Amino acid sequence: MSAPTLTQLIDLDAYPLDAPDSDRYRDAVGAARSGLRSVGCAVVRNLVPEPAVRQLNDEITAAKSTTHYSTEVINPYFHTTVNPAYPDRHPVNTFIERSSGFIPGDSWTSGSAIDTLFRSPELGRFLAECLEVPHLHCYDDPLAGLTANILDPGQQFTWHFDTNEFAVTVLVQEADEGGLFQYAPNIRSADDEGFDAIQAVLEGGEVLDGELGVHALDLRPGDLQIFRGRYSLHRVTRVASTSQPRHAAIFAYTREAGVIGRVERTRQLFGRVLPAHEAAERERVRSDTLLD
Ligand SMILES: O=C(O)CCC(=O)C(=O)O
Ligand SMILES: [Fe+2]
Repeated sequence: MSAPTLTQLIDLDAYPLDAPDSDRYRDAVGAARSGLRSVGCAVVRNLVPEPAVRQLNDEITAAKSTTHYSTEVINPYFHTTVNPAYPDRHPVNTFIERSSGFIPGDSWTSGSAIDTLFRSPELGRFLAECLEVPHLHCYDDPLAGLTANILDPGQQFTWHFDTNEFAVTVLVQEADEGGLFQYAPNIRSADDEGFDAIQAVLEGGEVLDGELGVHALDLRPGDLQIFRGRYSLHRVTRVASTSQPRHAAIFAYTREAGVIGRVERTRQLFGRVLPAHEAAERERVRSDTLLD
């Protein structure tokens, strides 16, 4: 089967990503920029038309047996062990369940809808403009570049900060109950950890909308979300045990070309590493000033 075209994957009437000089394009970029500047989040509603959403969901469902599920009890910084330098009731020592899975990058075939959308130069240009950076490259990591986040019934992705500067997500299948994306915009900054506010959110329980500065997003299948997760604490709430699973495609981009993830983090998220990760790690060691 040949790869889908841009017209099939993106609603070009509403969002003419192929016509960057058009008014509609400028409006879409302007709206996303204002969301990203104010709350670090922008939602492009119905960017992906329904037939393409179905195709993405079929691809995710077909690859689902390759999902790496991991249940860990993590603090917002993805650590799993107590740090005695901090008190008990402190974000660093507050551990909550993360039980979800990722379908890794090497599960997709080239020419699939999900891979074609991720690599679309028009989408890359649009995202770079929204994020106000000169250029974006697809994250070159063979596992973490293009993933799907899977939350099966009963699972949750608890409060955390991302290590990436920003994330791009397309919701593909929503949960019937639960599975909501919630975030506390700019709860920390480069020079303020914001521990007290973070602790209040961690202790806030299941339902937080408009309280403690937490926003909930009403995402629908086909919506694209651009999110700065470095300073904004966020989670996906527990999917009800009677619900259908929640599927989200996650596109990772970097400002520099050829970036690849660290061995330890890769193992935590995917349960394995590839020769490319090992080689990159050796290169990192070699690029210091030691005598080989
Ligand atoms: O599935 C999502 O909407 C986002 C999950 C998330 O926060 C992450 O993968 O870091
Ligand atoms: Fe995240």
